[in-house]
Amino acid sequence: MRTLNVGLIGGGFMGKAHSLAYAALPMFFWPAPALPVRKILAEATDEIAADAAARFGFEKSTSDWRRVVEDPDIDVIDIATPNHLHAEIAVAAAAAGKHILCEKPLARTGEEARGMYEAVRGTDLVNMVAFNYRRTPAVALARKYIEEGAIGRILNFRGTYLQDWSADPNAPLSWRFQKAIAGSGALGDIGTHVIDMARYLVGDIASVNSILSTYIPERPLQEGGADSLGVSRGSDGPRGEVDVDDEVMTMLRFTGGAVGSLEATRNAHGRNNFITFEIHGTEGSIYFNYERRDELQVAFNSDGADRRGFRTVYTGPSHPYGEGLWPIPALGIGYGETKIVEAYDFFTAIVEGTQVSPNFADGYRIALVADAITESAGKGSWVDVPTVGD
Ligand code: NAI
Ligand code: SOE
Repeated sequence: MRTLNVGLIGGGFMGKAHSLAYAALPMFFWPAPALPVRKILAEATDEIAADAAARFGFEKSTSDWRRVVEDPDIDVIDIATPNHLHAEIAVAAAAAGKHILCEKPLARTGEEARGMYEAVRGTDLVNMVAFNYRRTPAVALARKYIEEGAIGRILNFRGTYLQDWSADPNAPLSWRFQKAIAGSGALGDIGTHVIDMARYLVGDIASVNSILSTYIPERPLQEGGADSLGVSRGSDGPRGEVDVDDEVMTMLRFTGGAVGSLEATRNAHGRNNFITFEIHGTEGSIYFNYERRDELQVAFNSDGADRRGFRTVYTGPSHPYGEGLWPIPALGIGYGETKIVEAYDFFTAIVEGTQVSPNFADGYRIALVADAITESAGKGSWVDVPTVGD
């Protein structure tokens, strides 16, 4: 069986999720498209790199990501660093002829994302952005219903991504609250996941009318390191400015004529990873809530008058990716499974010489939507999303 050598850059939360996916890929999908070999892991320092490599099963470690990109033995570069490093690493990786899996958001701005898209455009390099939630079987099932015409022409998309880990004003000023590193706040961090699903399920977004709000203007300083995702390290020290949004709300107009809305915040007490969408069509509706991710709620115009309302479909072996996952519906899809499926699709594309979605072209278009949301919030009016040719 073919092997592909992986160089992973960044050994935090996503380093863990991707490493788990590489180890688990052949256990779920067999025969595997290829066996991922966890070859080398780069981190910010030699010590963190060695520790992460030992934990995540990599053969070698380094504190210099350029060594990984330049290593002729490496086939795949996996970018799992904070956002400000995505572009530089991806452009270098493309120049070195590597396939690239890059964490979301692709970049801090549309301009930065364009450079990444152009670096892979016209090459045979498989490039993927790790918007993994669309790989939840119930989300892929929603797309199947839509493609089959089960809910007719789409009229409306309502998406939310609500968390509460940053609601504590003493949660540290990690990289996610710094524009220079993250690009934006809730918008880029979690709003882009919803934009990805909106595009996946409904289509391209033509224009937006948006509000961005910042509720906690300063937070305790944090010295480098992985994001503790809200775990307070004490509130006595000096504080620094938060220069990103805590909440994004936007109306959407899709190029196909549907309308929609998106709300995302990390300050919603009681909400943890509350990713939802409700889609209304001329013939029915679909509702999904990631906190109940084995389930898809569906309702159809053709349901009898005495059967009106949503009913639950539990995902399992008959649904997208089901054959590789668990043998009985509703056994429990987890976050890890979405990353295993993502790795499966990525490695399949490499072996079959095809492309995968969402790729850097999609990541670029999503970054342009995020830019339009920022511009609209500043102007207080509708802003068109620039169109990009293929
Ligand atoms: P994290 O803060 O947990 O880990 C980032 C790691 O990158 C840290 O360990 C840090 O030391 C390391 N790093 C910093 N500079 C480096 C350098 N020069 N070379 C090598 N490593 C370096 O962050 P997390 O949560 O893992 O996020 C990483 C990326 O993944 C971000 O782009 C984020 O938006 C994305 N993400 C995506 C998720 C998804 O659901 N698809 C979930 C969480 C994060
Ligand atoms: C924090 O909001 C975070 O880790 C995001 O960065 C991820 O993209 C999301 O999947 C989970 O929450």
